Amino acid sequence: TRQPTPEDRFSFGLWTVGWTGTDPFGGPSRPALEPWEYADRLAELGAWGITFHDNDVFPFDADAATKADRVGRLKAACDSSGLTIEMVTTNTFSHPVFKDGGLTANDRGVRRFGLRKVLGAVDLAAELGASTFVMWGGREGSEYDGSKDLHSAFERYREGLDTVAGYIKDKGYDLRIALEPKPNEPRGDIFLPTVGHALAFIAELDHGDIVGLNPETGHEQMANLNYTHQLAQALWSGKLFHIDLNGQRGLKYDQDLVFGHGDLLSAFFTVDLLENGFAGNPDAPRYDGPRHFDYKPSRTEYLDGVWESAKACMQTYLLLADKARAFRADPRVTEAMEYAGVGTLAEPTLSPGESLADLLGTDDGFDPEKAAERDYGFVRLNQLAVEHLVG
Ligand code: 3MF
Ligand code: MG
Ligand code: MG
Ligand code: MG
Repeated sequence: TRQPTPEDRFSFGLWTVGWTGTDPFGGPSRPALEPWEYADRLAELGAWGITFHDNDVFPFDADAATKADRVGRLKAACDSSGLTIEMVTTNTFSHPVFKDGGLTANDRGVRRFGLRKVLGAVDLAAELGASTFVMWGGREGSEYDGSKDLHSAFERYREGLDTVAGYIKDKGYDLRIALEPKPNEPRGDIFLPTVGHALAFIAELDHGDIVGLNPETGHEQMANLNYTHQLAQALWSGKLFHIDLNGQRGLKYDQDLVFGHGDLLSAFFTVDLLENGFAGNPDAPRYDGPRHFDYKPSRTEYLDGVWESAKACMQTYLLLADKARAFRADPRVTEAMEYAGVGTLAEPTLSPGESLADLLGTDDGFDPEKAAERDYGFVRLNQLAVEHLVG
């Protein structure tokens, strides 16, 4: 495959290549570099952008001078290598003060502190020219159902989100919030566990117009859901603001594998949707944001393996994009899609202006027994996808 270039708009979280391998059972398996060193290296590999949490760049307890110095060094590195800082987020999960959440902690003092930290990161995002502000509420949740007044938890979550979104509007920042759903880990149960829950929650906000989604492959798959379907519904709702691509193999802890190293056929259709839009519906909304990876170089890898795995994310994406283009261009696929009726789903079920009396009162000669004999040919269509994928 060809080398990635900035035109591909690949971006990486600094915490991805920056993960040193610490897990619940062991310490780091490789050294940490400085944020600007990761940025330089990602630019060399062909990435277009980076993203980070406030505390990926400066420590939780950093003073103003340290913050300014470290952010300045990172910004300078990005400017000189041409990297875009496309998303900034807040870490409201690592410090033990957030052990019961940031915006939904039972302790009001913690909630007020959490809100101040989030608003500080919003200012930072705006200052650095980011267009998206992701909010992953990893500690917003519980282990024990008796420990939370769940009604109030949703009230406080809404209050928090509306406060942040209202602040963005008051300041006139060109920034949108993207909520990142996850069903569990680190909390036993996390609030807003899936794309669907987050969409329903956004509909209850006063400032929901600037709040959308950042769905992660593995997070939806941890809930046994189809990632491509989740992206599709978010797109259909006009809420697909950002994405976290990675790999996950089944219902287990959040693996954050290289993109495509989980369910490869699912990854193929994810890329097909992102690159080619909805089959049979060229006018439908398309995703035009960054191709952002949120993965972890496995703990078995040292620094060479970190860069290899970052390359693998981009290369897999490009390979799948080539295959998805070839799939769509294959006349056998066009024919199989026609046979399957993929394009006819775009046709409204009722004719324009048709009355329900017409629908109910006319015999259009439809024979359910005959229609039940229809062969859709979905298996052949899927086999063509497999052929393109592994052929
Ligand atoms: C955890 C995640 C997070 C979020 C990040 C916001 C640490 O499972 O996916 O990564 O993606 O906090 O982008
Ligand atoms: Mg994750
Ligand atoms: Mg993950
Ligand atoms: Mg993520």
